[in-house]
Amino acid sequence: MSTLKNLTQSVIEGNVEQVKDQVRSLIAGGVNPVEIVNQGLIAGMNVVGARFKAGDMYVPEVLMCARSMGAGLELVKPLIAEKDVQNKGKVVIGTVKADLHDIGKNLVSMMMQSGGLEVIDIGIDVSPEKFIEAVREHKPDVVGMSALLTTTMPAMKDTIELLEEEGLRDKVKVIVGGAPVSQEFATSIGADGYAPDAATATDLCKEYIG
Ligand code: B1M
Repeated sequence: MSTLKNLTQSVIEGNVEQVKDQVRSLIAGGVNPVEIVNQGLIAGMNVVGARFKAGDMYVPEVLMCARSMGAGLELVKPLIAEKDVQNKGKVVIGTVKADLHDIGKNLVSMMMQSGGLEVIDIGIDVSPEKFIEAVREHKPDVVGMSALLTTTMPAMKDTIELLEEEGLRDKVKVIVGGAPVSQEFATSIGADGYAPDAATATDLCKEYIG
């Protein structure tokens, strides 16, 4: 059986096939899928993030690491998501306009689904208008926005303002998250909540839905 440490190393190397083999091996060996995500896949991405910041890794390499992490997530997703199929409420989630980062958002979606929430994932680069369209179409209890760039955080505020203008703000709770987002920022833009990670985001939605 592979180890979580080997899996972390394969994410750092951006080796998609090796990540898939190791995740399959860990699943077959009975390792908890949540541990595979947190201690294997995310641990690898954390190292990648630090190296990228330090200028030791470049965008194409980071993209390969992101792909390998995504491939690993796809394999564990059904195991986590099928644990609890009760529908406890509906969430529309997306990464805001001009932001293409989707790993964290996908992880949040996955955890929410595993927590019994119905999740409508509207993808990346989602404009305020697209969020409004999705709220009208799906009538969710909660709207979740993810942003990874300081330059795209203002799109969260724009979306909340458009919800207000369209008379929809009191129909949904809004939660925000992503590495540069903070509780202070969430409060300043009028979001209902902020979550630093996927588990907290799930708990927050459940708390709102009751
Ligand atoms: Co980008 N990138 N990136 N990148 N990238 C960051 C974000 C950066 C911090 C790296 C750095 O310089 N240190 C930096 C932003 C700096 C800033 O704004 N201050 C940066 C930059 C600059 C860029 C580009 C501009 C680079 C360039 O082109 N020169 C470019 C922008 C593209 C765009 O979006 N328009 C870019 C591109 C990319 C890649 C395409 C190569 C790739 C993304 C691939 C993909 O997502 N499919 C990428 C990656 C992978 C990263 C880093 C290395 C890792 C992000 C990640 O996936 N983390 C990142 C560095 C870092 O964050 N340390 C970086 C793992 C993930 C599990 O964590 O997304 O934080 P995270 O999600 C967490 C929580 O934040 C939270 O829960 C998740 C699970 O715990 N969360 C929520 C997230 N969303 C939530 C929503 C919620 C609640 C919680 O409620 C709704």
